[in-house]
Amino acid sequence: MSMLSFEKKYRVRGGTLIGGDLFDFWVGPFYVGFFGVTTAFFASLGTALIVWGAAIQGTANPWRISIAPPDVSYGLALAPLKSGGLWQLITICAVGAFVSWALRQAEIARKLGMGLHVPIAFSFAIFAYVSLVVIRPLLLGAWGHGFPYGIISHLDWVSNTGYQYLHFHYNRAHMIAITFFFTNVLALALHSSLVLSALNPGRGETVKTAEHENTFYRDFIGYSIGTLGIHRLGMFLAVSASFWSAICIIISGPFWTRGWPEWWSWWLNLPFWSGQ
Ligand code: UQ1
Repeated sequence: MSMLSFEKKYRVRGGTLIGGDLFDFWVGPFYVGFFGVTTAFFASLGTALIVWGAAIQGTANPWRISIAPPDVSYGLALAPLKSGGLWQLITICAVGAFVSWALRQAEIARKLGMGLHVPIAFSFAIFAYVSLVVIRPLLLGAWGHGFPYGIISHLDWVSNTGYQYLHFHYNRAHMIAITFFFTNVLALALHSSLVLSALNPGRGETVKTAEHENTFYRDFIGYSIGTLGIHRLGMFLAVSASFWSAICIIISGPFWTRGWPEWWSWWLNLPFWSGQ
């Protein structure tokens, strides 16, 4: 079915989560929907506030633009615009835009009668962001624990926050997150190269099938996870990477205040070693 006849069949009303038919239409190739409007609203307002913040800061250098959260002395209160209030508004806009984006994905998936895998996967990325600028600051009692919105400044924040716990790589959840990120890279490299090797042959050669893909891995390692299975594995690895990233920063401070190397004392203190 060509895209034009497919779209004629599936570009129909319904599946919206809110507002009925109100924004149930397309602009060119894009579905609008209620959450398309809220995404556009939050994204535009947030971007305008960042530009305003850069103007107050007096820089047009993209590397140097930085919008900092309020000082920790403001606690969980609203801060004056130029002392972190801008950061608070931008955070509201960012969360509003990201959540709207996920709900728009959900509406489009519902219209098409598809699973909700895309918005569910994306929600793990939102969770990772929200854990940094909402959940952890709330648990620590001050918005000042959020990270600043700037290309270099957020790197400085990550480095400083890491060193605050002496050696962040000793954080068990951080180790698990990194392992998922690296395994995800391995899986995508295996998958993308396998698909290209079968579906994108040289000029004059024939395209191969999923049987070739399966047989390659059975010949190679005696096991093939299958064409559906590799995508299940991929989604699991990807959402797990985001999930454990969120966990590793949420526990740093709210649930563990000392250096992460010290956390491993439980191992040294096992009764097993006591005689030595
Ligand atoms: C695989 O077995 C498979 O099934 C045919 C794929 O589908 C296209 C893949 O992309 C990959 C990478 C594999 C091999 C993966 C594992 C975990 C054995």
